[in-house]
Amino acid sequence: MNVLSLVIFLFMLHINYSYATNVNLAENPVLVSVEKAYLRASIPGSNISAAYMTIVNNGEKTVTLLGASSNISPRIEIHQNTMKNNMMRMRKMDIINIKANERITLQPSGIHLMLFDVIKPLQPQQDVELTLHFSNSKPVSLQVPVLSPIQEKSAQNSDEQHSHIMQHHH
Ligand SMILES: [Cu+2]
Repeated sequence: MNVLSLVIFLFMLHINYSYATNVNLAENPVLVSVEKAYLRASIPGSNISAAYMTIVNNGEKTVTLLGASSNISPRIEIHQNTMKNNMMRMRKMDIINIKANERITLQPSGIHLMLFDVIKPLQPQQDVELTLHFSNSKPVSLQVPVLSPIQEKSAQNSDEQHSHIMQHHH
């Protein structure tokens, strides 16, 4: 590893740590936490974006995500990517049920929140307020960072490393 790649590696590591802030929703009657939420930076000329995160239900009852809202988008839908006849398709979901003690990860290859008609391009390093609407809970507002494609990749790689490390404990 030469000095330049070490510097880049450390830079990416720093991004991972700053991005992996947990948001605990302790003030709510349900014990839900949202981890590693981020928004995808806008592609020039496009006014859509997507939000990804891990939603953890630490409670004893199923929690339902009813939808999301934000002042940067008038329409946010829950979507799921599925493969059909070797084609990636997006299907709209009405809700996401998160069972007791279950973790649901919204990620590029699966479930995501799709933001339509985003009012201005989303730039990396920007924070955007995103509000999640759960059953049995007040609306929950998060400050969500916008990640560039490179930051997004390094974040996903760090997830793989974590799950790899965890496998050694079993
Ligand atoms: Cu979508």
